[in-house]
Amino acid sequence: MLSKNIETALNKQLRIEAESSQIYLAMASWSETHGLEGISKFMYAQSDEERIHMLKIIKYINERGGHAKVTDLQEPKTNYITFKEMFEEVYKHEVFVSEAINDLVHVSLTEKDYATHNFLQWYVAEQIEEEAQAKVILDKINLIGDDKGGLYLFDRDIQQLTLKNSESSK
Ligand code: OFO
Repeated sequence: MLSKNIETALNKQLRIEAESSQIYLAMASWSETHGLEGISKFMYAQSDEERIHMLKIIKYINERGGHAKVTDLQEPKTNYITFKEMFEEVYKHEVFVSEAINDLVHVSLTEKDYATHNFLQWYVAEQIEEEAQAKVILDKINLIGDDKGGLYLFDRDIQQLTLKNSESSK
């Protein structure tokens, strides 16, 4: 059985995961309307992944005798000046989510809830990967600068990254 504290903290995290999914969905749509096909596919896949992260938490809370609450969400930003600005926000957002997961791990330890601590290890590992991926992408964007040919290749390459991600999550 989950303590009230843990249940509240997990519910807070489930909302963050749902908002992450919406943020990436809005980014997918913006990219799609700006001719960035590969980037948009990547963002749609990221949005789906975040929804899975949210669902995992819902299931966990309910299985442990709590009640997962589906709430309203903060409206995501729908417009960007450049795709670089967009990816800077991806990186910032993933760092924010990692901090939220760390806080949650801390709560699980102070409450001596080792089952939740164990459950959260998957998220800890996932955040390391997602932060690293966002950083690699940003570094590539900084290399490209204003080169249009570079952007074309980047849009194609990120599509391959999407394919790889969906292969490895099978
Ligand atoms: Fe939910 O994985 Fe990143 O944010």
